[in-house]
Amino acid sequence: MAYELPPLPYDYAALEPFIDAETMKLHHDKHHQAYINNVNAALANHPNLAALSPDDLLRDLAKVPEDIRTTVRNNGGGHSNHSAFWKLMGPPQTPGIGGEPTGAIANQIATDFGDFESFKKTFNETTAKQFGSGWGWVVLIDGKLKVITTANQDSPLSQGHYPILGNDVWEHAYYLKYQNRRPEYLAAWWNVVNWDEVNRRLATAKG
Ligand code: MN3
Repeated sequence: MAYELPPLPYDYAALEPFIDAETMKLHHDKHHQAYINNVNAALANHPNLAALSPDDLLRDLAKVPEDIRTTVRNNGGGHSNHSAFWKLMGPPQTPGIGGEPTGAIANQIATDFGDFESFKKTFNETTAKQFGSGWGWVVLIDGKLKVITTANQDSPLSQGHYPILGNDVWEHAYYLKYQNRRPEYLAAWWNVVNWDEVNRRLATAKG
């Protein structure tokens, strides 16, 4: 029951000009595939764990034997995070993608942050400050949207939080186009956010 690379739900060039095709191809075909290969190798002799979804593994890393726990945390995390990430984006200037949030997440942002600009500002500033490789996330804590970051491929699931929205700030996600300009990438990224998917994840987070 080895994990498999989920296909990108759009073409490599679909997120242009905000995320370039070359970055998407390397990121999906090489980086995500490598996480999958590594976690599959670690779980090869643990069919009971390999039968779980990556998300369920990450929710309770204590059940993973210590000798493979870091590998599973990093690479199972990489698989889970990227599987969510591809779906959280879509071709700009299509309905539900980019622009102002829609549906329940729009109301939740208005309640918890006042307006979309304040929400984006908090997310971009918090995530820009993540030192080195990691992710910026939006999660629900005590019923309110919060922006958090994690290092490496750590998943909010391991802290008991279901990720509603997330952006990858490893340099492999933006370096070809933006080089060291992470804030510019963060600002541009909102043009490809898939609000329908964010709304689906918000509903899941609320249970
Ligand atoms: Mn990545």
